[in-house]
Amino acid sequence: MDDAGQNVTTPSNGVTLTVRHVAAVEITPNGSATQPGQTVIGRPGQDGVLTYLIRNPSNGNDIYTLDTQAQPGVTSALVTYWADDGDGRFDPDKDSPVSTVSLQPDEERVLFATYPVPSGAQSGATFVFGPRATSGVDQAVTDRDNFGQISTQAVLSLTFSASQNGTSTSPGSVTYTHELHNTGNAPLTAQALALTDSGGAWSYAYQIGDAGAASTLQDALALWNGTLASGQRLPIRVTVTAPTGLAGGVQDTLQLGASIVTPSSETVDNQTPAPLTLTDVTMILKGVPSSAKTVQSCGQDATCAAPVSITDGLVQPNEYLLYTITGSNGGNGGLRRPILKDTLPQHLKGVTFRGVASLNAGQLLYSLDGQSWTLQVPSIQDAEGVTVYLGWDSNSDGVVTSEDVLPAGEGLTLTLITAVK
Ligand SMILES: [Ca+2]
Ligand SMILES: [Ca+2]
Ligand SMILES: [Ca+2]
Repeated sequence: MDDAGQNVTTPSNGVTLTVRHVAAVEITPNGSATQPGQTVIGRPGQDGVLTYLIRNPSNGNDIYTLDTQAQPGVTSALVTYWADDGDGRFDPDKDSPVSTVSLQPDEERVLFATYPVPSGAQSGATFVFGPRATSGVDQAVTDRDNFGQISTQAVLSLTFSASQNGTSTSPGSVTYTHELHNTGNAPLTAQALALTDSGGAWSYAYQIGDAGAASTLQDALALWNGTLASGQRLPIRVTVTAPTGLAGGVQDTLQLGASIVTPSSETVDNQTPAPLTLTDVTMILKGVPSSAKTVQSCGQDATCAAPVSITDGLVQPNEYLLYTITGSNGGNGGLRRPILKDTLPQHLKGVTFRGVASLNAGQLLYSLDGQSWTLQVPSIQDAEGVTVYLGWDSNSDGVVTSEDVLPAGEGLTLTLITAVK
């Protein structure tokens, strides 16, 4: 107002002020290489996901370029950044892979960093890295201390093999070896395992690794204090003892189960929570001897080239007779010390004898006393009251003992030519 109380306007000079854009960027959570700002669990063979917030705290628009700071063990080129679509959750179908983020003043955005955890990564293996953002307005402006950590999930997994079929004499025993294979990425101890046996009426003994034997698989597990590392195999031996007096073909069946009892959690994936089962079947093998004897007439032919049946049961002096004694194993197991023998009756005298076997792996031996054996047929020409022996020497050591076996289904034939006195 002037002295007269009138309003007076004094025009001023027009001034235009431009506020300078001071670039800035902020990524959180912060973290150092030694103290990562976040730790997430990553599954082997899948992407681990770190979650960040990127903000433009400056007074102007900016486009930030992303790159990676990584600790050894991380291949920076495999890190992918994703701009969230707004729901705050990572979804590779909805969120977009980015290498830059454009933000207005005070705008912020969720940013994901993914890294493929190798399929062979061991439980607890860590991958430490983080994004660095550089301002497009002022490349001296960065935010770099944003390390996070992906820790590999423990995958607990087993295979159990294999079911077995075996044989035993009665009494006798047989041992089966099974195998637990740690196919996960974490070591397994007895505490993580459940091993069971069921069925099995005969006597069983179990041994895990090189631990002591026990009468149940569970007890055998308790005796094992080793560690089954990832990729390793652990033998489980089962010895079954068959009682005495069982018939050939009798069977006993045992079931074995193996599972992992460690519960699944965010850090543990138990892929073998239900028992893997195996079945062992043991069958009794027993040789069953049978023999038969026939006689035919050879007339006056001492070589018995064409023997004929004796229909009337009558023979004459000086007539040649052919006795055929067959022995066979009608059981399902081997017959030990396989010997056929025959003794000349009083009214006959010896000519010769020989043998035939139904199998080749071994040799026939001959004897007149059942003790000393020869490959050549001993002479029985004109012998009276003699006993002839035909033996199967399966191990070809020149004698017939309990180590020699005539397999099931095989047989020996002894032919004996005699003359009527
Ligand atoms: Ca930061
Ligand atoms: Ca999303
Ligand atoms: Ca022998």
